[in-house]
Amino acid sequence: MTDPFRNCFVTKTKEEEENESILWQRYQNLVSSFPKEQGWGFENYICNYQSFWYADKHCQAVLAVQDHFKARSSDIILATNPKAGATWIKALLFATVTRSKYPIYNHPLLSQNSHFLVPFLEIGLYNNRIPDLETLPSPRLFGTHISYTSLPQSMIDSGCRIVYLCRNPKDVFVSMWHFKNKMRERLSKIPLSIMEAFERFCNGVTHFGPFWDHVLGYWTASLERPQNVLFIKYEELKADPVVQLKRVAQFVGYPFTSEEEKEGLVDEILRLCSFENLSSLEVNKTGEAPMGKFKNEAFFRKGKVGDWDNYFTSEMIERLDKITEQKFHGYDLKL
Ligand code: PAP
Repeated sequence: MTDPFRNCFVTKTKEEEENESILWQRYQNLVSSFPKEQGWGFENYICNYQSFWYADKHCQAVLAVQDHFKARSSDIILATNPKAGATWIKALLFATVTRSKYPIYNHPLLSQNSHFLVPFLEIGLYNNRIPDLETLPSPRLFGTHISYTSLPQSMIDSGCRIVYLCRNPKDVFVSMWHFKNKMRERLSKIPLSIMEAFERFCNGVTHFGPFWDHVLGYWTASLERPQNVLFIKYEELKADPVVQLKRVAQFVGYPFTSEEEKEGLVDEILRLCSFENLSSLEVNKTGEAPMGKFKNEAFFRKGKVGDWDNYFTSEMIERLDKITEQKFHGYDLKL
């Protein structure tokens, strides 16, 4: 399959290139003045912008997204905390929205990772450059880890649909710790011990974190703007995938017809996007991740609910539960 985003990066005139380089220099300068803490993976440090933590190049990209991204009302934004299941929800939504275009037996997801088909705005698309996203046909699907409060204004004004996939903090932490150590291994950096990573997680110093503030931003938005923001949980998607996929499809404006349901299309999409199927595909075993520096296989580890039980001591459970309880106090939300 040819890159669906190839036309977004047409050659620019010398003047346009110079202007863009001045712009990125400005973002770099701004970001270098933000508060910093130690990084987790490739980057040496992460910086704080609008109360959330970012690797510096992602932070520059967030500034660029805020300044330049123009949302359409038909856009579908898949928002997640890192390691909450973006790989899965991107696959499910891509397959659902494009189902009249691609037959399951010859589907782009069989040869491409879902991060290639639904790129992150701040990780893949706005990467030292401003993409021309106007060339893309509707509906456009994008991923993002940006907190609700830092989303570009046009995403709120346009009334586009935002699907937020949330996951319990213990599984997110374990998944993140493994993922970041994979990155460190690739750079021959010494691994981050689980206790060191846990300390940082509890202090909220994680990429695109604090975890809880990220969740609460989207949770509150889903209550205030239910037509525009849908909040779903990884655990519910695992427990009742048919009901949840139908719910998401309805929300984004692509409900399954009773005919499609009778033909078993919902089950076929779920099978196509299952952890077992996607992780067994060649592209996801050996292919390089679209954002570079690691392999797609890093997005697939266990894909289970409750793996934290194999890593958490009783002290860790107590500490994390207490933080979650305090942070979520007064909000009708349980993870
Ligand atoms: P990202 O934030 O880097 O994009 P993301 O896809 O959100 O990563 O999270 C990866 C987690 O989703 C992994 O969890 P684990 O470490 O606990 O195993 C990964 O295994 C899981 N995952 C990936 N694909 C699927 C899928 N199809 N079904 C269920 N879980 C999945």
